[in-house]
Amino acid sequence: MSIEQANCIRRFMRICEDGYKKGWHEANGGNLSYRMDAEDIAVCKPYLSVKTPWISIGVSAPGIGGEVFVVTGAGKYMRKVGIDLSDNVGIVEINSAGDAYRVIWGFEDAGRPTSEFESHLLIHEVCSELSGDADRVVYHAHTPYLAALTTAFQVDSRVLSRVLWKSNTECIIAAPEGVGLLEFTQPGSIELAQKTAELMKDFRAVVWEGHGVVACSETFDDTFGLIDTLEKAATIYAITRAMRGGDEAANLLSDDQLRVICEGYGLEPNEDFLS
Ligand code: 2HA
Ligand code: ZN
Repeated sequence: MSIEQANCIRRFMRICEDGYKKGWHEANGGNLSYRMDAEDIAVCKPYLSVKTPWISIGVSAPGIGGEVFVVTGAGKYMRKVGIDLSDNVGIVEINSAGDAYRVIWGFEDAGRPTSEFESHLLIHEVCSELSGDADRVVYHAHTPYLAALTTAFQVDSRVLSRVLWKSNTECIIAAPEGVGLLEFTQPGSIELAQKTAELMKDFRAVVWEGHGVVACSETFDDTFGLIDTLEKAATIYAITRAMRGGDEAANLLSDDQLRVICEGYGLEPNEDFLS
């Protein structure tokens, strides 16, 4: 066996490939992290060894102290994860205070975790606590239509959520709480990490204005599926307005129809976002 055959690594690699094929990962755009469980760590253990001293993270996330993450590398291409895993991906252990990491696999040639590592860790901290330890995947993608919505229009979380919900029935099923919107914030900054983690207390996906989207959920499929569904709704909205010569769509789902969908699926929509 090689580490590439471990279940969690196979699934990790698959998301990188799927996201690249979707057109969400130009150059080094986007990043992915996975909080390993005890079984994942046991399976990968023969391949793990301490490769670096503790390295300061720049934020403190004690809620995930001692956890072990698979994470894409800074400046690395999602497109190349499947071609050369150990160059583009690493496994890191977090210290008990949650403010430093050390590499225990991968990141060959002095690589390091993604430039959005602080965001990933603060999001993992919030979501693992809110989900009772269930949420394990944080995925950031440069989804063109979600990003375009924030450059074409001035939106906030409520406006954006409504546009997406009303464009396609699947959106409110995937995200009944809606979607968070974070105004322009410097990519790779601690400010971006802190503001996103704050929004993640209310939403499982946050759109970064003029940039892309980040989401957290339990499995690779859930997390990828959530972003895919949001991006599909944004695409449908854009197509719809283009069909109308730029005018607002004539037949968006109504608030009543959104309530009917939620009743049918036993979901509680964010009532602040309905009228
Ligand atoms: O990995 O996507 O947000 C590069 C980025 C920065
Ligand atoms: Zn990005």
